Amino acid sequence: MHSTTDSLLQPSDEVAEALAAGAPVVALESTIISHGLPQPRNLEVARELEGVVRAAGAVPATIAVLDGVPRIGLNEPELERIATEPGLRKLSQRDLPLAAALKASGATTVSATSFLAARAGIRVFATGGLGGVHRGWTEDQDESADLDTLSRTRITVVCAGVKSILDVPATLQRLETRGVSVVGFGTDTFPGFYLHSSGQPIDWQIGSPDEAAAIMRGQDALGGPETALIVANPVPEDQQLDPELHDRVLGEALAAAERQGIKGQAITPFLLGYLVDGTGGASLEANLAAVRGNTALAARIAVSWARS
Ligand code: PSU
Ligand code: MN
Repeated sequence: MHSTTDSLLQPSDEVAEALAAGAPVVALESTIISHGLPQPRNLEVARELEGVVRAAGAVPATIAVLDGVPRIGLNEPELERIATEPGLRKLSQRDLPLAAALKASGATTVSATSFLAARAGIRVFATGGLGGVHRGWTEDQDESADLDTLSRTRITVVCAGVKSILDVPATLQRLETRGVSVVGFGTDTFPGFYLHSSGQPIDWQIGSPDEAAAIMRGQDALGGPETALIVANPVPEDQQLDPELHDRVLGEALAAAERQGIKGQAITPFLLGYLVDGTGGASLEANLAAVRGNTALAARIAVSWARS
């Protein structure tokens, strides 16, 4: 029988050394690169985000599955594969054993990235916006696996809320039910991904990375279910998408998805792509501003966490 202590995970040398030394590491996901952003900008962004982590004194670990192996930390040619390889799969946590057995390659969503990062011993993770409950849930029951994974994975995810293409109030309700802690960073409303605010209130607010690290220590000290901490970090107001343009183009995008019968894994990339075209690239800039800010904050939290 196969030993249960064998790990499929393959950290890069740099990430393995940082983890062994207790140095700060920040996990980055790959679905945003392969399925969430247009080429060729996506590769520049992948490199840029790693640079943002390094500039703050932490080690970046971009996570993806290559030829069946979950990789924790990618080198330059591997980042290029994620950004350019045609037909690369989008993997959530449930897809990981299948990809491993069938030697498939794919980008990892928040769900798969959180799972693999926590397994590797990485506590802090930055992304753009979480997946969540889709509009029209009563018909399709489409709820991102991100929420389920975060309800049973001890990781801190820095994000600009959940994607505004979703049903934001319903997603917040689900996070409450599933016991996922949510805190606003310098805000008392939940961010709106492309927008500074979704208008939804949040109960808790912090203003420093040290406070985030203190909450993480509290999670561990209290014990209980291994839930995540969501640090909701809004895109700066002067870099947000114009709210009127957002609402108008999102309405068109949702109608187009409905007309074309787009569902399942394809819906999120479809809507994000529609927004990019329909706003003349303005949504892309807002998305990138959010991801950059989240990555920088995640690195500061990882530094504080490594010190504590
Ligand atoms: N954040 C972004 N762009 C993205 C995503 C997050 O700024 O494309 C990705 C994440 O990987 C997230 C996924 O897990 O979208 C959600 O997909 P779904 O709704 O199919 O679960
Ligand atoms: Mn879905």
